[in-house]
Amino acid sequence: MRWQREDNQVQDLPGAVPEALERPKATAVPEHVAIIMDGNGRWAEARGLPRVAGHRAGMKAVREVTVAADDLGIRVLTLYAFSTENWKRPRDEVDFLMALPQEFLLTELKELIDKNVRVRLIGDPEALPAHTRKAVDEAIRVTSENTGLILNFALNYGGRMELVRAVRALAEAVRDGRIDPAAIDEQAVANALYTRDLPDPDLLIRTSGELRLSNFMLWQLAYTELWFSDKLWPDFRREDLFAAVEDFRRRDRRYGGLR
Ligand code: V0D
Repeated sequence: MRWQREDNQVQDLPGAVPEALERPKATAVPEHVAIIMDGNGRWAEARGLPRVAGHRAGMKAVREVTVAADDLGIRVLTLYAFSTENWKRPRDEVDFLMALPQEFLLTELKELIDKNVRVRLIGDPEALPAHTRKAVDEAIRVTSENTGLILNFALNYGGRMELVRAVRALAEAVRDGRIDPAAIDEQAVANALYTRDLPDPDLLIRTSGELRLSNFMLWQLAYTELWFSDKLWPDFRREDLFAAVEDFRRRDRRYGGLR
């Protein structure tokens, strides 16, 4: 967790007791924000456009919200771009979606590189078409030395699938004598997930008025604050992210204890 002073100056915490902690009204900025970007198809249909027009408009919102997250000092932004269930959509729509990483690379990534953003992925890239994987790999590669905001795309991601993979990896480790079953604790499970080196999300945003997790980051969201917006994702602006973070900063997180 990082702390933001009331004057909005974000500062890093070295070892010493930071000034912010001594200020009575200092409040936390979420370190990791995750977003379920829902409502792209509905946005297009409401305008008499094909659903895919909504996906393209949604990509513009990705760029704006990424810049806004960076401006706030958020460290990790995880975006649910394509779920393991999305393969059931019409073939044409899936094909269109699979072309978006390349389009993103060409149209949006330059600005993000200038902003020191690092692209990463959670999910199973194996099942993606070769051209999609190539574009994603390229986005990861050209930003791999960047040290700023981590823009983490969940692509062919499913929370249960992620847990199944983790269980399988741990079972294999037991079988091979690399781990004692009694040594399998929460940390061991967390280490077997895609997010092994990322903090859990502090804040989850879902747009479009739906109040479900839809198989997103099931393990990681255990203590996450949830924030729902009726706005459709292509209409989501930097001010909407600010509003969600403002709200988050007012909440009192107890993690099950009473403090
Ligand atoms: C559609 C709204 C960026 C939600 C945003 C393949 C759904 C636009 C990417 C992207 C999608 C992913 C990886 C990467 C670079 C860009 C993306 C998909 C869908 C599914 F390295 N937007 N975006 N990927 N949408």
